[in-house]
Amino acid sequence: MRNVSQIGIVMMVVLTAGFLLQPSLLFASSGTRSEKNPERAEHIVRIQNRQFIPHVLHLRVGQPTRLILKNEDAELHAFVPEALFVRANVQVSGNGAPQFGDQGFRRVLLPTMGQTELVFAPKRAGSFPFFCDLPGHVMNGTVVVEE
Ligand SMILES: [Cu+2]
Repeated sequence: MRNVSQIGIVMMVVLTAGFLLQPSLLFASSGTRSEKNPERAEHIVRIQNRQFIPHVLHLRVGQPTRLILKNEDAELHAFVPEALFVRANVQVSGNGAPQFGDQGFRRVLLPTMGQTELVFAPKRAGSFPFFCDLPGHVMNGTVVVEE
């Protein structure tokens, strides 16, 4: 016949085992969560000597993406994406001057040492060129979006 102290010890063991199992349970649940909401990808494109660096970016369809543009040149530049953001939801922040047209985000002007952040999720796969449209600037690059 068990006495009260034996029951107490059994309960303590059960509680301790439950406590020790918790970290692995939390770990498992956070793994499931990250599958549903893939982590945000972050890409930095610097402008130096009239060049986008890097000039090719690889993104994934549906992945939340933060694209950071930094103008490290001593002159004004623009980032003009072709088709990438058409009818897409883009959050724009930073000290650049964004411009919007009837199809949404059109381009952003970046002053010297200016920085703009674009947060979005690519909608479809493909190869999307971008460039600077200021007179005489021959600057371009490509965003490659993969499934
Ligand atoms: Cu430029």
